[in-house]
Formats: sequence, C-alpha cells, structure tokens
Amino acid sequence: MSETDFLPTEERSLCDRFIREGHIIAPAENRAALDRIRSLIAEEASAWLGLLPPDDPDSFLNGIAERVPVEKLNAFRLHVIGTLNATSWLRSAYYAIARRTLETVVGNELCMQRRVNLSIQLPDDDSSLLPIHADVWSGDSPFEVVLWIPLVDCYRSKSMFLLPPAVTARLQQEMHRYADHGAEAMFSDFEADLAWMEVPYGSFLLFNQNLPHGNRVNREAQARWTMNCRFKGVFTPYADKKLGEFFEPITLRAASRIGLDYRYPEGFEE
Ligand SMILES: O=C(O)CCC(=O)C(=O)O
Ligand SMILES: [Fe+2]
Repeated sequence: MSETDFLPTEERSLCDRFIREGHIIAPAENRAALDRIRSLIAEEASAWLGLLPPDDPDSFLNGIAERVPVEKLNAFRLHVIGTLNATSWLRSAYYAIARRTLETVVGNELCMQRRVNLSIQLPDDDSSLLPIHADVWSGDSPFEVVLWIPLVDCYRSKSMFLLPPAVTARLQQEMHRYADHGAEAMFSDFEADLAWMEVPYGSFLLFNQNLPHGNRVNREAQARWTMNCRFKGVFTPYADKKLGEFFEPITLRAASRIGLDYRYPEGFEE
C-alpha cells in the first residue's frame, strides 16, 4: 500500500483484507436480486423437465440429481444458461448482489463479463471439474476479480478451493516443477494449504483469480449450483479478453464518457 492513501478506514481495511486473504465472503447486498435469479433458474430448469416451477427452489436445486442423469447434465445446463443470459435484467441483478464491495475492491467504473457462467456438479460426478489453475495463467488480466455466487449452500467438496496469497507466493517460486507434472501434482503438493470456500446461499464470494483455485468431485449428498462472472476496472489493462467482446462497461461516469467522446476541433494542431 502506498504512503499516500486517502481511502476511508473501512474501505482501506476491506482492500487490505482482499489482498491478504485473496477473497471476501459476505451476505448479498441485494437479497431480492439474488432470490429473483434463483427463482428464474429454478423455473427454467423445471420447464426443461416439463414440470411446474417448484414451491421450494432450494430443495429442488439441491436434489436435481434425482431428475437429471449425468448424460443429460450438459444439455440441461446449456439450456438454463442460455435462458439466463437472454434475460434482460440478469446482469444488473447479478451486479447488485455485490455492488458496494465491487466498488470498494475494484473501483466504481467497472466492466463486466457479458455472459454469466453457471456450473452444476452432481454428487460423485467427475465430468465437469476444474483442476487447480489461476485464470491469469491462461489469458485473463491480473486486474480481474471473480464474483462467484452459489444458489445452494456450498461447503467442503460442494464448493471451490482457493490457495491463500502467502502460499501462492511459495508456489510461484516452484512453478517450474509443475511444467511436466501438471495440475494433479500441484494439487497434492498444496492440498493441505487450500482454503475451501464456505458460502451459504444468501452470500457471495469475491475472489482474486490470480490465486490458484478449482474444485474436486462433489462428495456431499446434494448438487452444487454456482454462478461466476468477471469484473475489472474499465481503464485497467486488458489481456486476451477484450472490451466489447468479452467485457462490457457497466458504470461509466460523466467525465469518462466526455473523455471517450472527445474530438479535437477540426484543424487543431499543437
Ligand atoms: O467454480 C469453481 O469451482 C471454479 C470457478 C473458477 O475457476 C472461476 O470462476 O474462475
Ligand atoms: Fe478460474
């Protein structure tokens, strides 16, 4: 942190915590927005199954393995994601769930990934796993954060893991060792240091995607349902994921809009 830091104390301490721990778990800032997204997902999922919307979305989503076999899971998931992303209010509702935290940790002129991702992991299913990785290692900008929001309670293997910043510094020193041995060796060497994110429904997780993270086979009795979406400051550097293609500005302020639109007068020369 620089010597000059005019952030108010609470904002500085949240920033310090995000740097030190690599993540923040907090209650949804707009619970109605989260409930609305969960209802939409439960409705679309039941429509695909030819059922009426469930009275209890929590037990419907948790128990989805009774209705959707693993072979049909991807088609089912793609249907739900497709309708989710075709919904006009989806992204503003998603953002509303963590608006103040995003403003504090990332900034108030943000861009947001154009599509929200959905991941569904049935109990004991090994078909949709993400081995340990850092998004920044495969073309994401180091300025991005991931807002990860569960639709059911997530804990232990029904959640994701994150390697804390201090241990990540050690891993980065030894990175050459994994060039040949791959993600599984990295996972087992650092397994004891991984932090499993405990995020109940009603809360969100904001994490630093420069830190190694991933998931394992869900060994709990019920299905995992989580969404994720990336945010970054509009004017921070881009990597492979470009503005206008992957990202879209969502909170440009007046001075930036004026600056972006500004054209020097005809014939103006310095
Ligand atoms: O949801 C998970 O288990 C991992 C998510 C992830 O890798 C990401 O959002 O970058
Ligand atoms: Fe990731």
